[in-house]
Amino acid sequence: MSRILNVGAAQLGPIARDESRQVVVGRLLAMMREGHARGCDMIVYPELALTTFFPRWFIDDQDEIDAYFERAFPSPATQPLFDEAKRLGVGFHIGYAELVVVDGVTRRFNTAVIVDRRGNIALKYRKIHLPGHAEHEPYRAFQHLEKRYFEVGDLGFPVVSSMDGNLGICICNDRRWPESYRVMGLQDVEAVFIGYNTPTHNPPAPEHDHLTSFHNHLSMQSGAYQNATWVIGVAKAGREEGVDQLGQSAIIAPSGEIVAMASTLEDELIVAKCNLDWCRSYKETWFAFEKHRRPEHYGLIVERTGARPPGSAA
Ligand code: CDT
Repeated sequence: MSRILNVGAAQLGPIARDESRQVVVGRLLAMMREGHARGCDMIVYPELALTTFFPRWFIDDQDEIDAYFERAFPSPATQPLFDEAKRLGVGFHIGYAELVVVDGVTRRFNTAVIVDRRGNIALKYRKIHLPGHAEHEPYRAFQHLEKRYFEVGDLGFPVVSSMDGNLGICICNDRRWPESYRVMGLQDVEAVFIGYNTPTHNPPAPEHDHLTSFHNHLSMQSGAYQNATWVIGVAKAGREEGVDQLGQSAIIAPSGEIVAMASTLEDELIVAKCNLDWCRSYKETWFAFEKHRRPEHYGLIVERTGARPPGSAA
């Protein structure tokens, strides 16, 4: 019997700045119920799925920033997601802004979790590749202050055996970095969940704007193929508080092929039966890592961060 994970990628349309958690959770629940009716085992929501994408604003007041963060997950506002998942027997993936106090120090992460069919958190990931900038840059039409509002994640790229498969997470900008997928590939990952908020305009490099969609799929399709895994990329899409965000949420097979794709910029559920056993034919041939990888020649990848031309000083 093949291991089929029937996945629903629950793309979200815009979330308004003044939209409450309760309203957003209502939208998420509607898609969870639709997913269950369509036979889904797992519903995948995007990055920072409970609020508007607040790093687009430079905000001075820490209390105002912290209002976008979850101090507990689940909380009274998000508990209905866990309750409904358990009642329906579906798992879910969701991204949120996490605030934790550790040894008296407040820490803030861009986080995502996998919750299993019993309503238990099976895996937590904290975003590692934080894009954007840390200071106010008024020349931009909108800010991208992830480097200001979040710390770099401290959990690595973990993979968990849950829902009858090996499941991993990375978040938005992580999908552009082959290292994210490879670290999970080396843990035999079979499905990677990726939520994203991607503006279609990048102020430092507007010459790339027309390629936003191409680069989104290029990154995820290559990550899937080169690591013999399913990749489920889910957007928060549409014009959110005046900023256009990419849609085209996609479910990608280990072949690198897109098998389902969203066609709107709104709340939209796309579904695909992900046969996790399809990973094997790639993991055991082209990408039989144990036979073909040559890590003794890959040292620079972990020794060096930035590129340096040949002959330049350290
Ligand atoms: N959320 C997120 O990581 N977005 C980035 C765009 C950053 S533009 C500075 C992305 O890689 O899609």
